[in-house]
Amino acid sequence: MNKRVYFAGSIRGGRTDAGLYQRIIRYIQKTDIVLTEHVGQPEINVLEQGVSMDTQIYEQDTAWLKICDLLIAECTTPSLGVGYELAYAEKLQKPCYLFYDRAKTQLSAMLTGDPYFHIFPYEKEDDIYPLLERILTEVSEEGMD
Ligand code: 6IA
Repeated sequence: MNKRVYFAGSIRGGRTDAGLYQRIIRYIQKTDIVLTEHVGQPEINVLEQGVSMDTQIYEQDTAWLKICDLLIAECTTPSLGVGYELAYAEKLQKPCYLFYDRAKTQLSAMLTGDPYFHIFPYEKEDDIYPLLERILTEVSEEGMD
């Protein structure tokens, strides 16, 4: 059955890696459903658009977190929203898989120090896809080591 994947990546934290998010999303979409496709859109509007718009975003994203089967986060560009989503997903006991470029960032100790998360530091983008394939084929209710 197709899994519902919540893909998390920086928006207001900075869009440097937007192209990478889009490639990861497209890869996941070959076999599964990405609930948060907009995270990879190059033209996404990152500006504050008022509380009511942001409330809608929050309501929609937390609703998707509740129904997703797993969360995949690209964490190279630090993002408060992604950190929030990870904590929220852990509370819901959703399997969480985190990727980051080890040469470009040092992940927060609040993530690396939390044994709940499956964390994959990578050296080059090509390293991500075989891992993603494994995650998507092997993820079960227990998750993957
Ligand atoms: O703090 P950040 O903005 O970097 O947080 C990024 C994370 O929060 C992403 O993983 C998203 O799931 C979520 N998020 C932040 N902003 C938005 C958003 N903005 N839309 C949906 N999810 C968001 C407006 C987009 C637009 C097409 C109107």
